[in-house]
Amino acid sequence: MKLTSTKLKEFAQIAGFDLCGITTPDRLPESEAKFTKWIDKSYHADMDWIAKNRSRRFDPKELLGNVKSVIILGINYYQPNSESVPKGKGLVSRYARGKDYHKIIKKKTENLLYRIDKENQEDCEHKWWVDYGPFLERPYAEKAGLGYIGKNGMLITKQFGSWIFISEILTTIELAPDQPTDLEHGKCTTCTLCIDACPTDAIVKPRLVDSNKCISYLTIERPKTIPDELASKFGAMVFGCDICQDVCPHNLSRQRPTTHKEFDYANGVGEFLDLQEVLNLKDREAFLKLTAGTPLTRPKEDGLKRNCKIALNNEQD
Ligand code: B12
Repeated sequence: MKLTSTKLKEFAQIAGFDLCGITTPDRLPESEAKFTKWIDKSYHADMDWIAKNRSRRFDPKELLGNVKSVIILGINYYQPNSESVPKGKGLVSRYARGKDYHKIIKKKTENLLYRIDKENQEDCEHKWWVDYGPFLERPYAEKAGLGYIGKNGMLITKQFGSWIFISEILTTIELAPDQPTDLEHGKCTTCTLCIDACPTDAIVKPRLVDSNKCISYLTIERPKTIPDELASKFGAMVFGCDICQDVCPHNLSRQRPTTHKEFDYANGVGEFLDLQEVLNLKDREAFLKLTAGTPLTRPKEDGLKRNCKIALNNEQD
């Protein structure tokens, strides 16, 4: 039997994905140009890895020679916030509060690939990634009909707003593609709430984020100290930032709590970190005891302590 798009979507749902779209593995010249300009302007800051092997990022055929289809998958991770941040605590962005999503998506993808291979009895090959692959996830997700890219640069879906993780499977199986979303569920039009709300003015123009100023980059990826004029605008945020999504009117009407229990706070660090507890961690072992299996290992012990020190200073100010 040959896998059909309908069957694939059924399998994706059974495997635990909330959204599934299919597109063809064409190059996307407009996105390539935008990406190249982004790098040329050094908006990637210290993330040198993203500037490397650009041709692979631009052409799915360089990732899988005989690729025929690109499957884009989405998982809703939204969880509501408490009303305020308690004294002495730092705020963790929503995507990072439970178990590391890379691990969660790996499990679900393996489940899905097992079903695909069982159904599709002809020889086929696949490659998949979440986040770390050299792949333009948002532009292909838009082309696969999952949603559209808003002024905050986020892929906004009709079902869950922008609170989704994106992952992809490149496959040699030929599947009927979906059409890009018709945008009937709303565009940004004249709204600029995300641009106006960003405390560090990181959204330099619609759909263009300067990582050098983005609190997400600064608290997660930046290896160095953070200039005071930016740090003083972080408020209580110690890992990532959700402001440009929190203010988005499309999110306000579409967000609903995730049904994936892996994102439960009990499986990770939760909504808040105790600032003093982090600052008192005595070594790497203690740091890993707190963060292992969650995205918070990324900035390492020094980075997380740096962020907590900033939040404490901001609280005192
Ligand atoms: C590098 C990176 C970052 C960097 C840079 C962010 C950025 N805006 O590029 C930093 C560390 C700052 C970051 C932060 C965050 N990230 Co991030 N990040 C990535 C990563 C690894 C690459 C993105 C990339 O290529 N950026 C370069 C820019 C130029 O490309 P792009 O954003 O894809 O933009 C394209 C479109 O805008 C397109 N485009 C199409 N039409 C048009 C029209 C116009 C006029 C323009 C200007 C552009 C444009 O052209 C661009 C180039 O192709 C992706 C995973 C992946 N492999 O794609 C995750 C990813 C984008 N991140 C994600 C998330 C969740 C976040 C955060 C919300 C995390 C947090 N809470 O702190 C923030 C959000 C910040 C923001 N508003 O973008 C999700 C986004 C899911 C979604 N619904 O959109 C992704 C897809 C990871 C995943 N697998 O789920 N991230």
